Amino acid sequence: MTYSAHVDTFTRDNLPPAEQQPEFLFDLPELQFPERLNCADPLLDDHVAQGRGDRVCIQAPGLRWTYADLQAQANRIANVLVKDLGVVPGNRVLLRAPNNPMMAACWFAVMKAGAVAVATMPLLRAKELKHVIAKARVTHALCDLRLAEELKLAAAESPDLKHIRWFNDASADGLEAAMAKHSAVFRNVDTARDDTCILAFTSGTTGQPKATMHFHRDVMASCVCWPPHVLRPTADDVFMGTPPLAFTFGLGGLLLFPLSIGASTVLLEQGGPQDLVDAVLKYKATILFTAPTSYRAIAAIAGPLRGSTLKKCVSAGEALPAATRALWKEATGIEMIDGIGATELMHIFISADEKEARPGATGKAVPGYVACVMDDEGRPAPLGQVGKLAVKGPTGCRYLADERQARYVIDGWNYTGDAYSRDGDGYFHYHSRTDDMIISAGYNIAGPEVEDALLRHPKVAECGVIGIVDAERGQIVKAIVVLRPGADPTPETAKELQDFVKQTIAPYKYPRSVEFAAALPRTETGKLQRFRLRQTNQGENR
Ligand code: 3UK
Repeated sequence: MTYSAHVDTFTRDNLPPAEQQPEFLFDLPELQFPERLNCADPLLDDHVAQGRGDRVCIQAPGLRWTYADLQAQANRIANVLVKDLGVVPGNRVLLRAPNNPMMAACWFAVMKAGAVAVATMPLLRAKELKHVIAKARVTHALCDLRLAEELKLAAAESPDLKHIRWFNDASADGLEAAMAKHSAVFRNVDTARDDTCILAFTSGTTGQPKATMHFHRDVMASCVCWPPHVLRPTADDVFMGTPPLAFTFGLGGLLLFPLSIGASTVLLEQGGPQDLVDAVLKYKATILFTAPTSYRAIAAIAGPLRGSTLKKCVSAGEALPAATRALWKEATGIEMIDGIGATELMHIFISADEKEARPGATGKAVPGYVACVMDDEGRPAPLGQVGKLAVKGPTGCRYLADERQARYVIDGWNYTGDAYSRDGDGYFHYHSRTDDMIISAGYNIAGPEVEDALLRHPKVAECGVIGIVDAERGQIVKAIVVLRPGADPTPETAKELQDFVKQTIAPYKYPRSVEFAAALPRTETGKLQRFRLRQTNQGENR
């Protein structure tokens, strides 16, 4: 038996069978982790122990916590969890809040107690929360009082969930009142590097969301691969952005990565374009994390960011259209850092820094990872050929008790579900999700390429391109377009956009059908929900 600190062995008992696990690579010297590892030590307590307790750690409207402050808060919450609520190592603790300092403190408290954090997206409704609670066998929850309603509804039907504490709550039975009764000292549970510490749910654009399991060592692996090799931040950087801490893109970019180097982070509950521009100036942010559509929306009002403290802009979650990269550079002078990550792999595994960025390519395999484009037989595809993206590295897919594991991991490789090609210089080029490739009259057409062409037209604010059933061609390309203010949704505009695409890319790819819409369906993580576009558009043009 290998060592584990977990008394509650639920996560270990529900790991995928050994033969279905991905191969893990630990070639880099910085990936040699000790057998006992609690990620709260290197990310938080070590900074205080080594004399950096006075450095600014988290800022938010009206608040500034040093590393020592965050440690004291997290320790008090850990004491509440263990002494008041009976949390034992291995228990699953649900966390629910907008991005704010208490959410971060709760996350660290769960790590310190050797428990497993199950962070949930703020917009989830009772029905979805109920699934999360049941799937992860959640026993405890810490939740921002403002998000209580849906959790209360879910809890009423969730027998496993026995203890809830509300925070940002001034009442006598709120978490803050309980914290005040406890010491600011807590001895971190001596977890194993391969004890699970987070269960991250996939956004679940199709089917039931899957729970991915990550160990303490995975959290630290994500901090030593992409950040130091591609982002290259320093301890004086100020991180900021929009992705929720419940999304591993946000957890890494807005909490783990800044803390791993003793830098500071700004947590914002509101992430609209104007909120972000104002916050960059107010807090003198230097690094921004958000999704491609958000960069497009901010670009329109980004004037004040030119010449500001902002230096590095990271885009992930969805393919970055070359048109958006160009727009952002025009507006701010900054070349974006694109990176593809996945909940299954924790964070970014293919990327390029601002100097190596190539418009239209995501980048190269991040040090620590290897990536390959596979043909339909699972053999490496020739250069330039579109195939399935497969990756291996220090992190990888472990779905909790889910038969879909066998589809994500094949022969030790993680198959992300993306159609990619690789060029002779080692750059990976995104085409589409494998399921989203449009096949029209025998041609393979990637929707994102058509979207990129449309986004170059001055009248287009946003667009989504899908294949719809067509009797003659199998499928035809259809564009759903959100126009910029002032442009008219007329047949003439549709024709103008079609002609524009024909002049920009191979004419057979142009959208034979164009529809105008006021908005596009998106997930909380900024992803276009193509399946919803397909649902509403199916049956037309048959
Ligand atoms: C797509 C991209 C092209 C791609 C994520 C950074 O998005 C994240 O995780 P999810 O599990 O989705 C994974 C899928 O999203 N995707 C993400 N980034 C890009 N496609 N270019 C990109 N730059 O289909 C991938 O398979 O929600 C992103 C860090 C952590 C994450 N969890």
